[in-house]
Amino acid sequence: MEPKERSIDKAAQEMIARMAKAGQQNAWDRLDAQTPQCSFGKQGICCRICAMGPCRITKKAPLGVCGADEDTIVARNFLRAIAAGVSAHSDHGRTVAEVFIAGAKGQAKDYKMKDTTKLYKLAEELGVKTKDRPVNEIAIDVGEIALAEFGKPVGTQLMARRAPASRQEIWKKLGVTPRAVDREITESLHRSTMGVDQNYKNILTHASRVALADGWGGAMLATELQDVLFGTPYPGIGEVNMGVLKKDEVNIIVHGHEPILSEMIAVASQDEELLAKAKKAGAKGINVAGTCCTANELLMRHGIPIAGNFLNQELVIATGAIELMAVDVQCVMQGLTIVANCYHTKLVTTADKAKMPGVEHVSMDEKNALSTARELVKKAIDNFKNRGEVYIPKEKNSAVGGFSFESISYILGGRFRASFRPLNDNIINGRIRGIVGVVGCTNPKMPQDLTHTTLTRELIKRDVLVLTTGCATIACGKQGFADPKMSLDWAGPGLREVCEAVGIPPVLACGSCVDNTRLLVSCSEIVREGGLGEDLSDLPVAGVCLESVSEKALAIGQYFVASGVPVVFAEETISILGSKNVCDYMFDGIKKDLGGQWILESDPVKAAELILEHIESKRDALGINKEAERKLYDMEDRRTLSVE
Ligand code: BF8
Ligand code: SF4
Repeated sequence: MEPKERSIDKAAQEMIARMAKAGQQNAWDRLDAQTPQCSFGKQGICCRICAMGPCRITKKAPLGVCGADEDTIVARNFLRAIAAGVSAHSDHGRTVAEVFIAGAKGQAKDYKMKDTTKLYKLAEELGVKTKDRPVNEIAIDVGEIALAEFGKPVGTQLMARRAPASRQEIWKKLGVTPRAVDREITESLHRSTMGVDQNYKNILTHASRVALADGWGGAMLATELQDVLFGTPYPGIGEVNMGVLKKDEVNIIVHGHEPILSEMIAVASQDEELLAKAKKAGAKGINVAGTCCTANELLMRHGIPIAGNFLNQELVIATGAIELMAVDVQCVMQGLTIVANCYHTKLVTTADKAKMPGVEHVSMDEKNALSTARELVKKAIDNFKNRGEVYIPKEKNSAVGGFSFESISYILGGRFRASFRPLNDNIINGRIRGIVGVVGCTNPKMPQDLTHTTLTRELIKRDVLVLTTGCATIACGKQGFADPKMSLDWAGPGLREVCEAVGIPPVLACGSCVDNTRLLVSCSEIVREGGLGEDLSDLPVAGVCLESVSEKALAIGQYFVASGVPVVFAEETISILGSKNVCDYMFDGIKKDLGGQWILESDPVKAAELILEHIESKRDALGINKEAERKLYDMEDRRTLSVE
C-alpha cells in the first residue's frame, strides 16, 4: 500500500516511505500481515471466557458449550471492553488523586496546587470547608474525597450530580447511576463471567452504568484534579507535527497519558544546569515534544509542541532525531522497542504497572519526581552523541489549545461574568447550528487523520462548532484546523462570525481523552444556561469517533450515549454486528432508555450528514429553527445583532 493510502499527513507519508526503504516495519505493515482478520472476532461472536471454550457462533453451532447464544456473547464482550476502557481512565484518575494528596501533604514536594480558584470551587462542590483554612488542608480533604470515589462501599458518584436534574432522574429510574468506580468494573467482570448475566439487555444496561462511572467519575476526577495540580488550561499557541523536532537540539518525546511525569520533564528541560550540559554535549538546547494524550495535556497547559498522534509514535523515532522517549501508560505500542533498536533512541518506561521487555525502566517516584525527570533528561543529553543520520520532515502547523470549560466560559462571557449565555444565544439564533465532539484515535484500518479532518471540515462548513480531544485533536491540529488563520476560512458564515467576534478557531482543542469530561460539563452548563431544553438529550449535539482504536474509546462512546448524546463510530472498529438483538438495542432501543444511541458509519461525509440531520431534528424539536431562519438570512438583521 502506498504511503498516501496509509496517511493523509505528509510528514507521516515521508516517514512511512523511509521506513519501508530501510526495511523497517510499523503498525500498517503489521496490519497487512494480520489481514484478513478473524471474522468471528470482528463480529464479537467468539468467547473464551471459560475452559469449556473457546467457542464461536456459526450456523452449524449456534450456541457455546454452556448454551450461550450470540446475544449473550456479543453483549458480554462489549461490556468487558468498556470495563477495560473505564479501568484505564480511572486508574489514571486514581494515580492523580494519590499524587494530589501526597502533594498537599508535602510528601511529594515537586507537586503544588497551581489553580487554587478551581480548588476552592471543587471544595465547595464536594462539601469541604474552605473558610480560614490553609490551601493544603483543603486540598487534602478534596483529594481524599476524590480518592474514595474509586472504592467507596456505599453511595453513588458525586460528580454525577453535575448532570442536569432530568438526566439524573433518567439514570435513577433505569438503575444506572454509577456507584464506586471499582465496584462497577468488578461487577462488569462478574456479570460477564460464565453462567452469570445472560440477558443481553441487562448486560448492556450495566455497560452504561460502568461507562458512566468513567465519564461522571474516574475520568472527570482525573481532569479536575489535574487542573488544580497543573493549572486549568487557557488558550495558548503551540505547534503540531514532526516538524517541531529540532535537528540541533536534544529531542525528548513524552508519550502516554499521565501528566504526572511529563509536567516534571517539561520543568527539568528548562533547568539551567541541564541546559549547560546539553550545550556541552554539542546541542543548542533541549526540546520536549509529546505524542498521544500526554502531548495534548502539555499543549493545553504550556503550549509545548506535539510531534504526532497514535500512529506517529513509531514514525517519530524513525527520524533518528529522538534521544529519549519516556512512556508511561496506555496506547504505547510494543512495536516501539523494535524501531527504537534501529536507532540510537533510548526508550524508557516509567510506570511500574507498564514495563516492556528489553526496555530500561526508571520508576517514576512521586516523592522524587523532579529528580527522576532530571535523570531522564540527563540520559537524553548523554545519548545526543550517539546520533546517526537524522531526517526531520518539515511539516508543522500552529494550533491553539487550551479550551477547558473554564476558559470557554471566560472567553465567551469575560472575567467578571464568565458565562455560556453567548454560546446558547448563538445556537438559538442559528449562527451555530450545534456542537459536535470529534474525538479519539488513529487506526491503520483507515488512512491516518482522514476521517477526523474530512468530517470536521464538513461540520464547520455547515456552522457546527467542533470540540476535539485525544488523537483527533492532533489530527486536526496537523491540518491547520486549530489555527484560526487557516480554519476560519473553512467555517460557515454564522460560525465564522461568532468565532471572529470572540477570537477562537471553529475547532476547539479541549485536551486528552479523559478531558472528554469537559464536554459533558460544558453540555450540562448549556442546559443550565437555559433556552435549549431540559436535558442533555434535548441539545443539538453529537459525538463522533471514526478512527477508534482503544477500549477507552468504547467507554467514552457509551458514556456519551448514556448521557443522552448519540455517537457515530466506524463499523470496522466496533465488534457487535454478530448479534442482531444487541445491534437493535444499541442502534435504537437504548434511545428510549437513555436518549442517546450508537450509529455506525465509516464514511466521514455521510457521517457529517447524519449528524446534521440529528442536529436539525433537535433544533426543530426545540422550536428554534423558525426564528433562526429569519435571522440567518436577513443580513440587515444580522448586522444589527451584536455577538456578546
Ligand atoms: O487516550 S485517542 S489512541 S492516545 S485512546 Fe490512545 Fe485513542 Fe489516542 Fe489517548 Ni485516547
Ligand atoms: Fe464457551 Fe460458554 Fe465458556 Fe464462553 S462461557 S467459552 S460460550 S462455554
